[in-house]
Amino acid sequence: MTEKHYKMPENFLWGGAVAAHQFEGGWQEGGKGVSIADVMTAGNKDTARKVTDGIKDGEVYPNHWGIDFYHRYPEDIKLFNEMGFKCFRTSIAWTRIFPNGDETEPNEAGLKFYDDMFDELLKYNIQPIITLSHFEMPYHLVKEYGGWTNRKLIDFFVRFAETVMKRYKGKVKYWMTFNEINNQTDWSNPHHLLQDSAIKVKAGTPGMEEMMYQAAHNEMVASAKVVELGHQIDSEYQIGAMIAMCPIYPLTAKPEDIMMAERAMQTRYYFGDVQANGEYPNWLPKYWERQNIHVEISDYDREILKKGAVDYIGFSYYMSFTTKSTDENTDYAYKEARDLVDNPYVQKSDWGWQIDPVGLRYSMNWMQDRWHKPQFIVENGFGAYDQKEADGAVHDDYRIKYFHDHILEMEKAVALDGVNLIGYTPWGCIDLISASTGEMAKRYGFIYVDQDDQGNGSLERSKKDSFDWYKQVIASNGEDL
Ligand code: BGP
Repeated sequence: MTEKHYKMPENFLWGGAVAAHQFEGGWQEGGKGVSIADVMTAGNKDTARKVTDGIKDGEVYPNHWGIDFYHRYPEDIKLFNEMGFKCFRTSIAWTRIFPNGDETEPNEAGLKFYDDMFDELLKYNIQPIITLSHFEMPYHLVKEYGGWTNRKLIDFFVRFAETVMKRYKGKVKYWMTFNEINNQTDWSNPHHLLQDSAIKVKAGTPGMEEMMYQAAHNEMVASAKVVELGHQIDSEYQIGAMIAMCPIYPLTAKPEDIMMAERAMQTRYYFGDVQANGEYPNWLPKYWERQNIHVEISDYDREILKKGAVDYIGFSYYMSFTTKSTDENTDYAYKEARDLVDNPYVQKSDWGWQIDPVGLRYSMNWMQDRWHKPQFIVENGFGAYDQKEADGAVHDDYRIKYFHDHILEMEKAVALDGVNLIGYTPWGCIDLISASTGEMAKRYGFIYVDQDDQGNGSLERSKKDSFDWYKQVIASNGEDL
């Protein structure tokens, strides 16, 4: 039987996605300050990255070089245009605009860089889609203020957002406040906590769970303020949340497993409830009470959250998770590192990420019914080892298969289930530094970049087989998979 394909709605935003700290390089140019990503060492799939207290001799910091987009962006954007991109998602490095984060005046050279880069995109009718904060907080705010546990950060972030939302009015329409804000649920994993909420604590510190909830609350207040302010700056602005969507399945039909999976979903996605519905779900304060967790939430905060509900849900989708109940965990408290188990029905990538295209359709339905907002898939993709042949070709049929299967499920969610989807921007459309491991070898791109994990290589760009494949998908508006 031939596979049935679907066209996406007119004006569907096909494109690609990256984040400033993973690909710009130029870490000390144009007056840029040091971000938390700049003090993260290289790791690999078995060894976690470390955050060092400042830049230390003898350590390797891959985000310092990225793939040198800072100098090469005209060439890269030309290739994006060749693929037919309608949009391009990146972030604005906070440290280019406010190098330490607590200044009152922005850095003009940083503002100018994004002006020029956005103009280059707009020259080809590629619209910039902007994440305000993508794991790249000024390190000064971590060291001196303790990151998002400190409410002062709200004002610093709002000032940064106001500055760029005023400056790029007319050039940018779609914004997102915090990348994968809900990954902090993985608070027992020090890597995530440090990168996302930039809390200066070590793994195992007592009270970490409480700190996570407080930091997340402060971030969500900041996000809501920015949504409100953004709409005042330009009523056309669409300002979204950005959720890391990994649906969590129960391992079996055992009722306790179902309850555990439900609580895991509630825990991982309450961020979306707050950002889309403007209020906390009922179960959470009850859980806090039982766990003796205290979170400062004022009436003023509740008002702000209500007023600053997001316009759309941006999300990443790479994989699904699976969980099960245990006799000890009678409160169904969900601790990500402890409670995830393998799903016997799906395969994994070389980095252990479970490959599950149907989970994408499932997630889109789940979010549509729960949050009733337009959706935007702002990350999806397959990190893999690529082999460059003697003739320069990269035959990445495994990547094409991953995209084929995921795009097909995405199209079913739109065409068959009525999900309201704005666009699709695959992650790492050009090879870049991995966020979780700092490796270059974990590649996602349609465009190959000649560079190794130590930063050696010509940085030359070349097309993989997936480049032409994705180009044809865009040209056919999703029908030719
Ligand atoms: C998401 C992040 C991205 C990106 C991607 C792939 O969590 O938003 O920044 O890196 O995942 O992850 P990795 O680079 O670890 O393979």
